[in-house]
Amino acid sequence: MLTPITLLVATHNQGKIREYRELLAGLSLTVTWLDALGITEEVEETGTTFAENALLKATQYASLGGHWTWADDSGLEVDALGGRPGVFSARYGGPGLSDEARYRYLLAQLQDVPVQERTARFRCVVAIVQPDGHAYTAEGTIEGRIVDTPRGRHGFGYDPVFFIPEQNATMAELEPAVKNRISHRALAAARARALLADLLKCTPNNHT
Ligand code: ITT
Repeated sequence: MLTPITLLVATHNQGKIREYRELLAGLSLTVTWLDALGITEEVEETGTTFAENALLKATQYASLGGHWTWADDSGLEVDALGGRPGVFSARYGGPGLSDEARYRYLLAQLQDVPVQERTARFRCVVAIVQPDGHAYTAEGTIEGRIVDTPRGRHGFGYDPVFFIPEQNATMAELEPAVKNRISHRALAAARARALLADLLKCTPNNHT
């Protein structure tokens, strides 16, 4: 009997899990998660780019889980900080901080930077890796600037301090459905979904 292909979405971040539940709805494969497979390992993100880290995570979780694996590396690039926190976004300010403590640390680094120089972007690279090692990446970005006063209750991470001029709102003020249409992750996911659709077309539907 033919078994549909399973896609492991490899993230421990609850904010990403919420977003990917929506972003990956309707795919003609079975989506599973690290928790569902009992995978608790953390992959050390030693790369210097989002693409390197996304590939590291997808490759290691593909070999742990034995499925086609989707992982992203994402973060915030602030021009006045030379692109930081960048690949260090999840660790910025030190280990174990809450999201709020982390964006407050960011605001402290920017306290002398005038508003017009606070340009920034979120970037996301999705990697898809098959158990045989074939690997693919897709990227998305969204431009904005860092505001002093956090606003909004949606999203996660740096969303309350990331202002998007076209929306006249911070990312955290956007309804989840709107964020999931315009965000860096939404753009990368749309491109990665198109890649997946092509891969599924040329793959006999008999993998686990
Ligand atoms: P996984 O590696 O398990 O996926 P992580 O939280 O470690 O989870 P990353 O290494 O990709 O994920 O770090 C991304 C960090 O960048 C994340 O913890 C947030 O602080 C920030 N970030 C990424 N996307 C974001 C978004 O949509 N909104 C706000 N902050 C975001």
